[in-house]
Amino acid sequence: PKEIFLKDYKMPDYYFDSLFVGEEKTIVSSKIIVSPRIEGHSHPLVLDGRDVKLLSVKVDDKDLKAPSGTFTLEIVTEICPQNNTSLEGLYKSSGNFCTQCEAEGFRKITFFQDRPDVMAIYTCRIEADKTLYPVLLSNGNLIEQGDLEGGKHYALWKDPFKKPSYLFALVAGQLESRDDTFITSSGREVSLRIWTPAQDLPKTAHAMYSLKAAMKWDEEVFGLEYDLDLFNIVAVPDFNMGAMENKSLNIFNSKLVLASPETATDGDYAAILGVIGHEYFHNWTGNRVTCRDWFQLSLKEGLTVFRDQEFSSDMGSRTVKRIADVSRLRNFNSHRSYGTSIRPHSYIKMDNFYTVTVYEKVCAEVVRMYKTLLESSGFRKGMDLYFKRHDGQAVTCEDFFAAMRDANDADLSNFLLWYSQAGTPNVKVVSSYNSEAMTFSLKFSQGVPATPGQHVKEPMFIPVAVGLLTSSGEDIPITSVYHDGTLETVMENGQPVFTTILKVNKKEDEFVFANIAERPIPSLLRGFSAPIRLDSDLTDEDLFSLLAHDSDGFNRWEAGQILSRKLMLSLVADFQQSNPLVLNPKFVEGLRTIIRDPSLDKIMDLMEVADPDAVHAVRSFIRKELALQLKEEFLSTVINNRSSEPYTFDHENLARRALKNVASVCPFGELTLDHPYLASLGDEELTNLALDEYKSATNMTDQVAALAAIAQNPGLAREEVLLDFYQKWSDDFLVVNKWLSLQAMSDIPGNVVNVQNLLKHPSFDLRNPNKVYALVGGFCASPVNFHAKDGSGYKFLGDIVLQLDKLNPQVASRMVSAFSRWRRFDDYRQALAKNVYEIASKSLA
Ligand code: HT7
Ligand code: ZN
Repeated sequence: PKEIFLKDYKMPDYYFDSLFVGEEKTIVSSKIIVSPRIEGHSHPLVLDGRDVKLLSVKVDDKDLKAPSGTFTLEIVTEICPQNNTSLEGLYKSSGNFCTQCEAEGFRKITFFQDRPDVMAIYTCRIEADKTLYPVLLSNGNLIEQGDLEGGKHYALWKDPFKKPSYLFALVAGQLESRDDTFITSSGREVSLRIWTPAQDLPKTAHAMYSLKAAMKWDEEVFGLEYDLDLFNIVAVPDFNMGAMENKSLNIFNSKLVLASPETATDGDYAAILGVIGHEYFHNWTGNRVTCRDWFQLSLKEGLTVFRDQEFSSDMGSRTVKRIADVSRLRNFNSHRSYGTSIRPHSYIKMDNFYTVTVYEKVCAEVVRMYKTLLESSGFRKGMDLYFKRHDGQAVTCEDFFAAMRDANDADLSNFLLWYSQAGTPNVKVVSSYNSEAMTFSLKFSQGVPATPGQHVKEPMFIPVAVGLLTSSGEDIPITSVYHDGTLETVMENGQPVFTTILKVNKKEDEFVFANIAERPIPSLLRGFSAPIRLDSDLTDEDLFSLLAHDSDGFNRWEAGQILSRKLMLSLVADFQQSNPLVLNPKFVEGLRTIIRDPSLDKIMDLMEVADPDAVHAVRSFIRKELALQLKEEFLSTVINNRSSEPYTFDHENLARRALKNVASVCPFGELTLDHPYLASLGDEELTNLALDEYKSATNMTDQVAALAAIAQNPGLAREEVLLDFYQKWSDDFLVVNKWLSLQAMSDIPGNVVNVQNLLKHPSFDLRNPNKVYALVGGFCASPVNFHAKDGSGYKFLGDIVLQLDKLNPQVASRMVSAFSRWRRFDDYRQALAKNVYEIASKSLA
């Protein structure tokens, strides 16, 4: 395959003004009004097409002939959606037709200039059998519909907004809708419809609630109103990713629409809220203002992920959301063996571009830094200017940067490096206190590691949010800071602040706080104000103090992270040298205080290092030791956080369930590798406790958490409860996926055999991405069995990837990414993984 370079970007030679699409059986006829960008030029018009059979082409109603000026191009193609297992273009999911055109799926429907800077008005006529496909949907407004001969019917849709081909959508099938309305801030009534098979309609209430909340939030926070009279969401069971923001016809993976307390966890509810918001927010950031080319993907994704993160924070707990997002970001970053910038200069396959580089959140951190630097009001001014300048256009990351800079008259000198320079900056900070001068200094030094093709790195512009604490944990008021020889006042409305943003943008940069009466404990990088790795000289005592008192909830959690990482690393070293493992009593006491403090939402998540056996042994040791020493505290946490109230999705109840489940069963009600504390002891009393939790659970969050706890210890109880769960939920494929992934992630020895058997289970199907992510993806997340020393885990994945590639290359390449960590393993595993990785990735190239 040919490598595509950003530097080779050329404007299109032809514009497409309008496009008319019709479908009969699998015949697609399109009529395109084409006009040259430069009148009179003689460049060829090159169209993209893949897996489509050309039946005819006409130019201005005549047989093909070189045109000049504006002309009409009519193309008829034949496609086979029923055989399309790639789930790109037009395909069938559970008997219904649907489309996925981002990034380059439209070319699988018809020949077209399939690139985001070719924007056209689309009119789409769909013809189909009325009994089999009673619902016919496309983008925009329904202009006309009616019956045809032979039991067929048609619908004519017109989208009044120009759009790129990747936002085109079509759905035809047997679906019913949950209907609602939203009155916009200017008083327009918008019809909202969520389409699913009839039996799933009761599970769409939370999705509708999320959509209305997102519409309201975007008006309140960004002044952005919805622009059409109809907004459709369709849920389909076969979908490569989470969802797609097609103009006015969002298509969703069912997993991110369907929820009831009995079948969905708190994690599912939160994901639905966030993704419904995300796709809706794309209407302005992605659709009204789109990307010039796919190198600008982070322009729409970064901004929209940032917007959905803010939305979820405003709807729930900002701290919990920030912790979840940063954990995900770090987990993803630690998977990357070497960095790719959020706007690479070349790509070979667009699919890989989504999963590996920009799509996974880093770009949202860049947008967040604009907000941190410009504050909320400055950020809003920048957004307003961005829409004023670029509504209806296909633009670049520089255009967004320029709008932020110009609206605020801001000096953002080297900020653009965040887009082009790969690798996570390493920042070191050294503090010193001068009691005579009453000053406190923070000296920063930064460096970005060399990455392939980028050996010399420039210093980055890094906003570091800092607060100072007294020894008893109170925030110290900050009035002024010396920087570069000048004293800058940092007060707001004449009042001192408790957090200030230091703009670190040199290789070595010093900031000196004035009027500090005692040696403070610095709370650094509050809220994770920049996506960097920070190394500080904080002592364990400082960290315990921050853990107990920091007014910044994120940094309280972060202090716990640093402490547990230190503890973990020293125990890993002991384990590797065959020293006895002993838990530091200070750590146990620190944790005892936290467990007793109901305000802290999430406690532990330990870092991974390159020796999976040592990490696993140490993790299990810490968990068991803590469970033994803090048994009373954990037990009372379980008892105090039970509830007989009906399920509600709000912060208070989420936190309560999370705390109960981390103590007894499974953290945050999600399927993660962190095992619950008490159940790790595996004794009868505690297994019975988990069984009671399982039997008495009235919602999926509690039920699946209890199941996970029981399933971690091999034995009869495990087998019985897994069977019971399957029998209860075998008709609900989304719940069955939880059952698959829970078994796949298990640490029980030799689990690869169980997973291989599950591939043959009637509930599994290699053609359904959700099932592959649950079973194969779940297995690859297991540090013990995926990384087994006999290489069986790597071989398993290699074999599956080769099979998957024939069916669905996008899903295959997402699975290969599990190998991308191989450079971090010990030598033995590196050799095993590298071998399989190279075979698997070569076949995907
Ligand atoms: N913008 C959407 C990305 C997407 C996608 C990309 C490649 C292949 C399949 C896909 N499905 C959805 C989704 C989003 O940003 O939410
Ligand atoms: Zn998106």
